[in-house]
Amino acid sequence: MIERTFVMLKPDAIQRGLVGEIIGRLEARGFKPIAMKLMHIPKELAERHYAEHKGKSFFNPLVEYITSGPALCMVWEGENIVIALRTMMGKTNPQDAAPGTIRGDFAQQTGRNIIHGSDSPESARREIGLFFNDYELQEHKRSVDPWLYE
Ligand code: DAT
Ligand code: MG
Repeated sequence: MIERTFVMLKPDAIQRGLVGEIIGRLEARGFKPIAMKLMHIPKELAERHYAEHKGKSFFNPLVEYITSGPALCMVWEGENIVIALRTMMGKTNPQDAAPGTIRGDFAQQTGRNIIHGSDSPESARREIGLFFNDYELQEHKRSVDPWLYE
């Protein structure tokens, strides 16, 4: 099923110059970009985004990390993309992330794991709504789509 997911390249990915490399992987897979914006996330929005982790020991450092500089907030579309992207990202702790995954190739610590992807279609809808207005989502057809989807 074609669905959408929310993807964020965290401030460390921007600082380390990994944006092109990561977006290149999503493009090569054939996923379709629907929205992108570079954003220095306000603390209040970061806390809402990560509300499920409120009260945990890593919550404050996580919010500080994610608000420490501009992040690239995006919406991508594709076949089962929520799970597919989580697989491409690799495990939350980069030390457990397989080589070939984004975290497994470019990160070392959980607190600097460079990328966020929604964990379910419901989370994706919630997160897309937090970061984007409807008019920022670019519905579009590509001539290559029949070569990706039968
Ligand atoms: P994911 O980002 O893989 O969905 P998550 O939702 O469990 O992982 O946690 C959100 C972020 O919080 C994660 O990317 C990094 C941070 N985090 C999670 N568990 C942590 C821990 N045990 N120690 C430090 N940071 C943690
Ligand atoms: Mg998560």
